Amino acid sequence: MSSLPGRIEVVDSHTEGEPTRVVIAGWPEMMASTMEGRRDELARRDDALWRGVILEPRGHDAMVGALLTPPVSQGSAAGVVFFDNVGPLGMCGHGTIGVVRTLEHLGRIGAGALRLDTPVGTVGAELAADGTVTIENVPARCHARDVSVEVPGLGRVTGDVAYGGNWFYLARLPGEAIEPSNRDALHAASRGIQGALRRAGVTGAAGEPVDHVVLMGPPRRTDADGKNYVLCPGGAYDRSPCGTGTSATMAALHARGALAIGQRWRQESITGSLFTGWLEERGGDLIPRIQGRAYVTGRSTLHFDPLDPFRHGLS
Ligand code: PYC
Repeated sequence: MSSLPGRIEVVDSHTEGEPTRVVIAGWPEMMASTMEGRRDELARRDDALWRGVILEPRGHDAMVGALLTPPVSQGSAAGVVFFDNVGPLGMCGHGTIGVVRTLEHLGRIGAGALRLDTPVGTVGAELAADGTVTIENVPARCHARDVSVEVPGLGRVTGDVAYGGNWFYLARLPGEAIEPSNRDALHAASRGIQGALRRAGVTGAAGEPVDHVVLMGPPRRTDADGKNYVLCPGGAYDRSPCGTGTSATMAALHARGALAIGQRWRQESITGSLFTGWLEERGGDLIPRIQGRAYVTGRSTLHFDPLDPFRHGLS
């Protein structure tokens, strides 16, 4: 475990309502030469540090952190390790959009295309002159259809397991409205499903935990095709439509013949915000594109007083 530096500089933003905190200075140099190695280094060596940056009292449960590193691939602008309130994430769609707007805010990029290395692969992003960001995610896929689990209080729930940079279970609970006023029930149901998946040993293709749950429902907005509630691994819900979740959703819809290559999928979130996505096919892979907007909300220096009993965050 590394000792905490005294200060860390961050830029905060939100993407369609979901916050991202980009670490721009103060983090100890990473020793690993691969992005997977840097993710593991963040989880182990920098455990106290990511907790201090993202958890209360400096952050909160819904915040996603993004540590910028030097790139590992030729042609990439930077590496990024995303982390939430329980540790590193594979990829993060809303976070990538937040990173792009942050780099623009810092004067490091302008409108145009760039590539970013993540622990699960290199992703692309394009910043338009009006601030809209389109990301090109890692390949998505539907791993298993109609997977049933017994959920205490809900009974038998059936859904698909799909990958979009993180692992997702996608289900419909017709009795539960995807509305902010129903958040407590959605939280309880999706937490129940998360636990049932763990107990039933439902995993990704290589045994990865299926730790994100998407509850899908009809849209409220007239310009959307579906609305979701997305439970993240640590119990927070995504305020945005979730970039990796929308990628997984599109792969599952495509596997069912319900979404053609190139067809737009407009995903509304529980908060009413929107991502527009579509799938491209390349070399047998399904490449999701996700479009959305982020806004910089602040730039600050976090202080870690050695006498502060909560400098490692409250968990
Ligand atoms: O946008 O991919 C996403 C995401 C993952 C977790 C929170 N947001």
